[in-house]
Amino acid sequence: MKKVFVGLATVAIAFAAPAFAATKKPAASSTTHHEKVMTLKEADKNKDGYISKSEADASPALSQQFSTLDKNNDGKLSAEEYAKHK
Ligand SMILES: [Ca+2]
Repeated sequence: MKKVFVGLATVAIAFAAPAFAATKKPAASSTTHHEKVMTLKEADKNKDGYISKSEADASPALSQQFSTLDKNNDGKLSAEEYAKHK
């Protein structure tokens, strides 16, 4: 009887452990930026992968640098252009 219980407990742990690890995983890189700098994910409100001028306006610092960061002058910042934002 005891052997059965231990077996069941082992199975329960084996199933529970990966699920626990997955939910506990911290959000990557969100704390590596300076306080005032949003990540591209945060700034990209409509999730199109680019930061438009109106999205940039949510951050005064970013809004100010928008035209400087927009190297190809397409009116939006790519991840590569946004990476230059400090
Ligand atoms: Ca966008």
